[in-house]
Amino acid sequence: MGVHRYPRPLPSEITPREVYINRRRVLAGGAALALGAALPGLLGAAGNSGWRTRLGDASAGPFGTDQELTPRQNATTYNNFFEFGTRKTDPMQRARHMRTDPWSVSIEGEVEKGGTYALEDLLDGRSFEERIYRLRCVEAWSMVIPWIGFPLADLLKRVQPTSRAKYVAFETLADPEVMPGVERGILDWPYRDALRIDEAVHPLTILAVGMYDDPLPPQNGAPLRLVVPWKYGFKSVKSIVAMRLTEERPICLWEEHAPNEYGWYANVNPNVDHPRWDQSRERRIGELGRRETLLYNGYGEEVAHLYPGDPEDYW
Ligand SMILES: Nc1nc2c(c(=O)[nH]1)N[C@H]1C(S)=C(S)[C@@H](COP(=O)(O)O)O[C@H]1N2
Ligand SMILES: [Mo]
Repeated sequence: MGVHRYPRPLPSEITPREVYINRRRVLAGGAALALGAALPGLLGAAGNSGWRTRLGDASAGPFGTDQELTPRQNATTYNNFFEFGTRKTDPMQRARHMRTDPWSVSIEGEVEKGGTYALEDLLDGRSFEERIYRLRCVEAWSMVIPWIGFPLADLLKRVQPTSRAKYVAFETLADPEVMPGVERGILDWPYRDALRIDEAVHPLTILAVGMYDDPLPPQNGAPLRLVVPWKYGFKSVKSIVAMRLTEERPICLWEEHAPNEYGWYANVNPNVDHPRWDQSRERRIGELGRRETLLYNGYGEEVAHLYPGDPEDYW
């Protein structure tokens, strides 16, 4: 991933977690919940952005972490979104020019119900969950982010993969007009990555539409991005415009770019070093010092069964 800099953490927000957690408690309280339950239908009918108004009603997902949340300020200003440039602050400064509404996603290949779906169509009537996940970048930094989204499995159920579908590939928007990194051709766009279908339907794998109670900011992959928490962050494709179900294993952008550095599976593994740096530790953004990196980013209980044999073979 080209340039590797390790700038000092940005100053943390003042008491972000306390404020945030209290807000959730209020939302989870009886009265708020009853009100929330009554509202989605009404608001959903109000217009194209109906789903946005329901993000605050997300129920707590089953796979939270009790670790300190990364301050929103850090998670939205320190980003990898190479379409917009290679500096961590490029996405924050430039992604606002990406038009994310209207948005559609083309679903192709080995599916019964393929086609081009408007985002609202994919999100209408869906209930959202909050998932507090660790995000471990292959560059050895990490965050803890409260995503709002829904299982990818739910979407796949709707489009009905055929029996030949063994992989799901994802593709990002590539618009040279608003994306300087695309314009300069710093990678072979569009950004592409893929999962095995059993990874794709794993309950931990979500499509996110929000974070910290709000719609995704453009720099974090608005309006729809993948989140696969046991894999290196580069598998979590942002601003998805296409999904393709395939029988053959798709080639991903990073393995194509540097096959000896970025594997196809890219499962987080402290025992498999990147050829140019150590992967056994990570810097949690907003913290001093380093933490131990955990096998499967700490989600081994949920996902180890997907990878029989030696975990080191799935890099
Ligand atoms: N389209 C696209 N998706 C992407 C990337 C990218 O450059 N382009 N970067 C990936 C990498 S390397 C990481 S670590 C995460 C970062 O997500 P975040 O900025 O929301 O923390 O997004 C991933 N998804
Ligand atoms: Mo990353």
